Formats: sequence, structure tokens, C-alpha cells
Amino acid sequence: MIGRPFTARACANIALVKYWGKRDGVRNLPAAGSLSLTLDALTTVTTVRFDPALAADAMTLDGAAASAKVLARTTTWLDRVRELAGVTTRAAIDSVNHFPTASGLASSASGFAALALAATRAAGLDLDGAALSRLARLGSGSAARSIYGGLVRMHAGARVDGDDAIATPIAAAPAFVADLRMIIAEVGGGAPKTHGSRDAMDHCAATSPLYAAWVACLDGDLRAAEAAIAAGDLEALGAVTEGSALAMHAAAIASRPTVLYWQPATLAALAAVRELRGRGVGAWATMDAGPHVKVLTRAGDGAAVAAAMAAVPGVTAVTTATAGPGVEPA
Ligand code: 2P0
Repeated sequence: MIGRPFTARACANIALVKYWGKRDGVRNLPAAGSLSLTLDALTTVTTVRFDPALAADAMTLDGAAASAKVLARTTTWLDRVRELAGVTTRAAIDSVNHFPTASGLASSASGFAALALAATRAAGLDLDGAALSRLARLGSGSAARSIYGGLVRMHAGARVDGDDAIATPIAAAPAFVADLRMIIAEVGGGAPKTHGSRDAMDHCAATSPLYAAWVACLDGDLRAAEAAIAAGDLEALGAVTEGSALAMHAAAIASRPTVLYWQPATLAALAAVRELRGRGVGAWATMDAGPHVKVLTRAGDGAAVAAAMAAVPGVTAVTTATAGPGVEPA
């Protein structure tokens, strides 16, 4: 019944095989698939209430009025939910990010995943995971993956309308997933991003001489990552993870003008990860649209990796995350 508030919780995710580039900006269709780990430590809780008394959508983010840009993006997205539900009613949205203050992570993945469940239920719809993933993708590509917990595969989809560009959970051995750890090393004290990822990936696709080569390596990386997960082989998964991140950043760095997210401490953290591996510790780095370094490792090595990251000059905070659940009512 419309008018009743609904609250949902979703976790952020970190891609092991990265999403960087679109084939259609209007439908927000990715150029290729991606693969991620949903993380328990980073959650967004969102409440949506459709209210006939409202003349326009209203939104708070972490307790303060959302910016005009965020509100406009959310209203455009909510129009799709209204269309599905056959209503025109405006909504009140309250969204709170429960991220460790220092994690320095973008919240659009957990944000649009939580919004997808909260808004559709508040509008009286009861969608399955595929439909929620499709809706979340329209808000943010990485949000399609946060509908599911654990290891998740995003599909580029073949259909022109993008109906099949959705995420699906990867069937992995529960013990393998439970043993995974992601150590998040914050670089630069959580300062705002230098380049928003949406504009940066478009700029990279338009100007980087390495963009085509980056897209060309994705199918092989996805196959290798899925084979490693099926075999329970963390070393192989780690190697693909680090390789995918470095290839994405190579393409971004080669953009003209450059999209360079790394700071000196980013390189120092990468060197520390290599040194850990040299000592026999299973640790593999990944980086997103920012200077932070996230390290994939196993539970038994988590403390050693966290300590090594904390000792890197310029690393301002370290958080340890485990695999988290998919979107759920809160
Ligand atoms: C990822 N990133 O796979 C990659 C790696 C950033 C670097 O997905 O334009 O905010 O909203 O679809 O999902 C961030 O991009 O982009 C992202 P849009 P999104 O996690």
C-alpha cells in the first residue's frame, strides 16, 4: 500500500574485476561485465515514503538536505519506479551511510541498492533480485552488484534495451567466501575525489589510447576470476584482482588530460603489498576512483596485512571488512 514507509539496508562492494566504461550512457549499460565482493563493514540505510502531500521529492543524506544535483538524479531515477507502480506521488527519502568515517569509499553502490528495495516496496511493488538489480543499475552501475551478498558477477548484457544487464550472485563455496578479507587502507585523509568516476570513465573512453585494450582484457579476466572462485584458488583470484585494477588505472592514467587518482602513499601501499607477498603472505591490491588501496587477503593473514598497511606513511586509517549480505529490509 502506497504511503507506508519502507526501510532497507545495503552494503557497498569492491570490484575484483573492474567496471570502467559504458556502452550506453542513457540506459547506463556497462561496456563489459565486472565481478565484486559485497562488504559488511560499509552499509547504507534508506527509508522511502510516498506522500501525496508532497509537491516534489524531498531527500536527506546523512541528516542534511541533499544537494540539488543528488536530488535531481534521484528524482529521475524515482520516475522509473513511479512508472512501474503506476503512480505519480512524490517521495520523501532519508538515506544514511554507516561507513567507518575514514574508509574513503564512494557510497553510490550501497545507496542505490538500498534505494531500489526501499522505493519499490514503499510504492507497493514486490520485485525479484533481477528486477532490483536492473533498477539499481539505472542509478549507478556498481549498485546493480550490491543487490546480492558475497561474490557477485555483473553481466554486460547483449540486448539493446539492457534488460539483461544485471548482476547475479556467484555460487562459491561458503567457506571460501567466509575466509575472504578486504583490508581498506585510506590514503589522504578521506579528501573528496579529484575526478568523479562517471565523468572520468567517459573521458577515458573518449581520449585514452589504452581504453580499447582495457575493455579487450575484461572477458579473459572475468573467466579467470570465475575459474579461480570455482577452484577456491585465492592466489589466482588475487592475481586477476590486482591485474584488473592496474589495467583500469593504466587506461585512466593514459587519458588526455590524465585521470590520475594515485598519491605517493598509494604507491607506497602497493609496494608494501608486494613486500608482504615476498614474505609469503597472500595479499593482492586493488584501487578504485580514488587514492585508497584495498587489499584482498584471507582471514588468517588479515591482521598482518592491516598492520603492514597501518605502517605505510600517508595511510590515514585502516578498516577490515568481510563478505556482507545482499540488500534487505531494515
Ligand atoms: C567498480 N567503479 O567496478 C568501478 C571501479 C569505480 C572504479 O563502479 O556511472 O559510480 O554510476 O554507473 O558505479 C564506480 O562507478 O558509475 C565504479 P556509474 P559507478 O566498482
